Amino acid sequence: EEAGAVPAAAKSSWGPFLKSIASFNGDLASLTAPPFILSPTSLTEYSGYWAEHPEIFVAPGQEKDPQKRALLVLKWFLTTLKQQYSSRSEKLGSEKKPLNPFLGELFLGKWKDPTGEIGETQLISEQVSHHPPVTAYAILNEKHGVKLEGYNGQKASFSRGTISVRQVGHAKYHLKEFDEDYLITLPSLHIEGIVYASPYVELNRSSTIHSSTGYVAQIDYSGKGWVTGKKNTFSATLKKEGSKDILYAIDGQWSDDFTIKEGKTKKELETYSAKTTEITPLYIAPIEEQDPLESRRAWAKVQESINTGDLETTGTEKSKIENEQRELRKKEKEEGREWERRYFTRVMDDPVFTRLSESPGLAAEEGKTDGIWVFDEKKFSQVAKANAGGEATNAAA
Ligand code: CLR
Repeated sequence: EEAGAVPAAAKSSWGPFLKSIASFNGDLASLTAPPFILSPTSLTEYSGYWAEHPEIFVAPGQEKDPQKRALLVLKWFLTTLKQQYSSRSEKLGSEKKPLNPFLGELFLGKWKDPTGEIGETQLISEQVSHHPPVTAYAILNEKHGVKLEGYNGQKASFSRGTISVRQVGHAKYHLKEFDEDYLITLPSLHIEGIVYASPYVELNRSSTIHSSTGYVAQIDYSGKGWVTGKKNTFSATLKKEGSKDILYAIDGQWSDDFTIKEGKTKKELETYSAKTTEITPLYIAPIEEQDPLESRRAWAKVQESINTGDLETTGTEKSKIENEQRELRKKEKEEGREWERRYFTRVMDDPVFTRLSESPGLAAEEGKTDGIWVFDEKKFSQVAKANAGGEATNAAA
């Protein structure tokens, strides 16, 4: 059915592509996809999906009851899934292949708040590794004392007509007021619709949220023709660690409606509609005000040529960036130093991660591959100070 959506010229490039992924080596960046499946958006932008509903993101910061707080964190996580995994298909007609960020690439922005009740929410996303690709991010809301930080890499494989992707990394949600942490593991996914040349994401298996207050959320994912026959289906529970009692159960579709029920009484507390809840667009500075490392500035020419379908320019502009990067790495090697990440630092031991990942049943060990990327408050305030200084000089001049 879906095949009809793809233009004939595009379809002819799909056969060879299918053949090429049969021998796929697991490195998503190395996939040479046909032009019509290329997205002009860099993967550093995907970090923004975590907070496109700022009011839901900060809600736990105001809740005095720890159990309800844990529920609000779970609810927020569930409301991010539509943005993370199906918004591109909906907007563009199918999933697309994002631009592979260069080391040090930044994507910065904020969700403004005209009401004054939510306060400003700030996004910092940085490509901390290129080989293999790893994106780190922090999302901060000072007014409500909420901080999310995490990092994300992917391990992929191809079999039986689908690309399966395991996410490497985790996210940590922190509430300042309660000195509380939540460790979030990331779901596995696979790409459906590949044979029809209209790929889209489906989630599988499960993911968890462990809190420092002893609450455990588990979310089980299933797709079409599995449990309910509906796509993007999930079933989640919130329990106290070590207890079998279900405090809350949430069921439904993460891209559509889901209902929160009380565990014991099965009383319906809320039905959330992912389709009708509007997102708040991220504010990004105009390109001329951006740092040269900021995604939209660095990729501007590539993005423009992808949008106009100018393959030749796409190729030459991409090569320019790749060659520049190669030169930088060469120089660093010669000088015996490493690229300085602007906002993040690699640690071998993160106390929050260690504490919460030791909870039974949590398979977050993989997050430790090559160390853990943490948001570096010291670097962050240094950059903020430098920027403030810069602005003052500009104003004076
Ligand atoms: C990135 C981190 C986000 C969640 C997320 C959503 C979709 C994933 C993406 C991550 C990584 C890149 C991804 C994408 C879906 C398709 C795309 C796996 C995990 C690959 C590179 C595209 C392959 C090309 C096909 C369309 C043929 O928080």
